[in-house]
Amino acid sequence: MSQRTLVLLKPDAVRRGLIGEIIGRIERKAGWTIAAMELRTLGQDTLEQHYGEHQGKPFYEPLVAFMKSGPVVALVVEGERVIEGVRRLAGPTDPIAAEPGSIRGDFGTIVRENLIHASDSEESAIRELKIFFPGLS
Ligand code: IDP
Repeated sequence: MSQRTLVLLKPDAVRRGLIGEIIGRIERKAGWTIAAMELRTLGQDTLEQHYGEHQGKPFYEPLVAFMKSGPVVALVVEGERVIEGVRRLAGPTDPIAAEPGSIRGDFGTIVRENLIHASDSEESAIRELKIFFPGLS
């Protein structure tokens, strides 16, 4: 079951020089490939669309400010069960609760600055890929 998922390496990952480390973990999974990748600074509109479901929550405004605080790496990753797979590599939202061995578990301490976004379902992946890579066929 080949799928596509949207991955964002968040501004903390880029600032801390962890792009290679994180992409390396994704690349080493058998058969997964990077279908598109770009370093870009996100604007308010994109973030409102991307994180729309969280609007009104206490963490929403600081999250958007953080996501605008520096460039992110946006990637499309393709391969067998990649949606569930990248979520497993990332670990749960809270990096302290995340298992060592996962990206968040190995490198994070702060819930907001948890290094990586990965689509959480097929429906989210389709929606998010349209926002970040509208030209992708
Ligand atoms: P996910 O990224 O693990 O799917 P979501 O619940 O969709 O988690 O939340 C989106 C992002 O918002 C998280 O990755 C994290 O950066 C931030 N976030 C979520 N909950 C909190 C919180 O309670 N405090 C601060 N930031 C949060």
